[in-house]
Amino acid sequence: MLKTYDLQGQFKDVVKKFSSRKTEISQQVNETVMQMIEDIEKNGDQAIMKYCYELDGYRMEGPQDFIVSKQEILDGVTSVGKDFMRILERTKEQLIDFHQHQVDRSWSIYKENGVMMGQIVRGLEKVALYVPGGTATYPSTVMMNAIPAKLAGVKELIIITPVKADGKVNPSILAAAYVCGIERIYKVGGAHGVAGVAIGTNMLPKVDKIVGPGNIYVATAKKCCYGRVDIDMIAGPSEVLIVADEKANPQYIAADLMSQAEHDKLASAILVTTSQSLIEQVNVELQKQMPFLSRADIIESSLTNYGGAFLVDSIEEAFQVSNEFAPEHLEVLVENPMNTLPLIHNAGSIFLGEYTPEPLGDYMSGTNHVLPTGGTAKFYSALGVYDFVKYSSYSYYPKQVLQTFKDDVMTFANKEGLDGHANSIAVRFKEDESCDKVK
Ligand code: HSO
Ligand code: ZN
Repeated sequence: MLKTYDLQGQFKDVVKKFSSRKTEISQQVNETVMQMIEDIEKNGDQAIMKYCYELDGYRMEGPQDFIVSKQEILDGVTSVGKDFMRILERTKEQLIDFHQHQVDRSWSIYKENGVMMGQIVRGLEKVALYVPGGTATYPSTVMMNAIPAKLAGVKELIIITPVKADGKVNPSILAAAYVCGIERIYKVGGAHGVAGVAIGTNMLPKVDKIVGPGNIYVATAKKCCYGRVDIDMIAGPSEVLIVADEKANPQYIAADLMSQAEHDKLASAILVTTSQSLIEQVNVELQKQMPFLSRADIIESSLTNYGGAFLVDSIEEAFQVSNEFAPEHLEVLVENPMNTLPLIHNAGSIFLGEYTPEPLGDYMSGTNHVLPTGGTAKFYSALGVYDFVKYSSYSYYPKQVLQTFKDDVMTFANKEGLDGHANSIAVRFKEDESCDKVK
């Protein structure tokens, strides 16, 4: 059952409660991770091998055990079967279809006075994609990260992932990597895997950026290594908010709320509507559908603690509430959903109309499923090609144009007490006039 909140215009305090669901990083995890980083800095691969054995149970005899062989990847492809390979290929096409429009071009301007300026866009050189072991190992997430990285022109995209004693990587991960053209997959995960690629060892390349979800140790290692390398957003528990009018289908709403609630006991699923009767019908539907789902216990818990139905006076107010939540996923189930786009200011990804359910976006709509959570859609965006590039600006000034800026730049520099800066300009005009103006 969803707890109902009759907002009567007062929603900010209620929203706050839902946004504070983060898993806190403890002092102790932080210290453990810092020690591991230090150890890897000093002892390189020896330390990596030690942690792989102690923490994951994977014993490495030598360099050959760090990396997934070509044959292992091909076996993964065979093992998932032709139909799943077709689905992965189709997903890739869908992702390319959407993300290719994010590819940014370099630009330059030429002025009549001979000045030239511009900006060059380059893909990052080396990126590591972290793929968790255990149950939350999603091939879809591999693709959501890899396709934008490849479109950005990342030269070396590798995967790091923990393995257990048998040294095996989940075949569907291998198949997704194959489809995305990722050839290097390292059997190293956890905080030690992250630290390994942030520092670089004999066996692990030093990368420029680390992306992908992981447990609290992985998230902490990413935070600790930020600065040496770039990192992506730290993902929090998933959430969906559905804005619905009285005509929306309660069966679909219940199903969609549960589709996100099943991710995690900390996941949040919210309905915001103008109709009391819709809330009642959704509750009936939840009772009907839940028993058929294998993760009913997780769903029950997440809906009880972090689910809710918000009753509002108008659709405009519904979007005010939604903007305050800044949800990771926003479903709009109202008449003419397209018309509501101008009302939406904060949302990771928006799903319009009753045939664009959020799980379509998790897999195959083409949009990215790596999204800002916990209200951070107020300032973060969905993962995209722009996360895997950097920009360099350039400029060219001929002497006669520099001359027109000479006095102003020197005055500016002197104002800041930086006569070395002023001198750099002055020396270029030494023959033309004396250098006195430096001071
Ligand atoms: N909804 C999740 C992503 C996901 N769902 C992966 C299924 N597989 C967070 O956006
Ligand atoms: Zn999902």
